[in-house]
Amino acid sequence: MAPLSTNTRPSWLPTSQETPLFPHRKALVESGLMTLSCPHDSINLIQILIQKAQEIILKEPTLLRIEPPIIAVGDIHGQFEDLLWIFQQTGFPPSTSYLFLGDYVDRGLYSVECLSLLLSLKVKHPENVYLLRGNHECTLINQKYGFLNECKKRFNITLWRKFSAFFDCLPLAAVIGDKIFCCHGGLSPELKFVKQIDNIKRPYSIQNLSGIVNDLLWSDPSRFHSGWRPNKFRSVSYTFGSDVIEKFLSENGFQLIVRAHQLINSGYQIFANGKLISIFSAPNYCNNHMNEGALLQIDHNLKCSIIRLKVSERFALNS
Ligand SMILES: [Mn+2]
Repeated sequence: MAPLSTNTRPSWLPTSQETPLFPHRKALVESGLMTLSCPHDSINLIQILIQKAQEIILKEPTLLRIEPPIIAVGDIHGQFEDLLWIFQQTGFPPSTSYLFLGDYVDRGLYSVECLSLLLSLKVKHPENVYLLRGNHECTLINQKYGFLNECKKRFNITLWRKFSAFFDCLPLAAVIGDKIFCCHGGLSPELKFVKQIDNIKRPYSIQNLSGIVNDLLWSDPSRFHSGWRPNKFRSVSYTFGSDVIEKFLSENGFQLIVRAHQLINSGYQIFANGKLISIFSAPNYCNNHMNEGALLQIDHNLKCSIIRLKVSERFALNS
């Protein structure tokens, strides 16, 4: 897909050739939360942003209901330049609406930049940007895989705690156009009807890695078995077969499951005869996997098409 013309991108964003550092101040100006002359330092600004975004997402239900058209985005993992690249290709909100499926932090170097941008856009365009919780939006995980260290080194531990409290408020799943169920990981053996997700109160602090919330954030589909099995790859949650997918869809009146959570070389993978799609949106993951990324574009009529994020085009852009 050809990049959109540059006039669709906010002027405060760095160009793809510039190092993406500290966009918070400009992002907050864009979101209308401050003026350029605001004297606060970066940490204070980000904290204001977290508070505003938190107020907005807590007013949303735990299970979001979203109308198409929208683009679903998979794992980002602190790859800020790639996040900008995504917006450059498919348009900045509000010209395009997005549902992010979680895993904003860890692994990459710029988790704070990714969150600052996404939270700014959420505050500025709450009806065009939706954020779900991923398994890395959890202190038990992101204290080990990079985010805590990034906050400590570049900011302070208080900021990590504020983000952690924000993560506890994130919605857990979404339904697009009454037919497409979206979450970060997958289904749960304890989840029969999506009404159960509505009943989960937030803030929801994850204390142990079990139960419906944990499975929504961690489970994986498997083409190797039917029913449920312990998830041996992750040592957490379950894997589920295509029979589980079919039953869940038919009992809830849905057509499709869209989820993220798995590194896939082509950026997307289709399971269960097209009843489940996995997308992964961090191309060249960790700067060494050479995988492609993908987005899922869902049009007015719920017709889905893959937008590929090709590493070769990404490198051409930077050269
Ligand atoms: Mn994940």
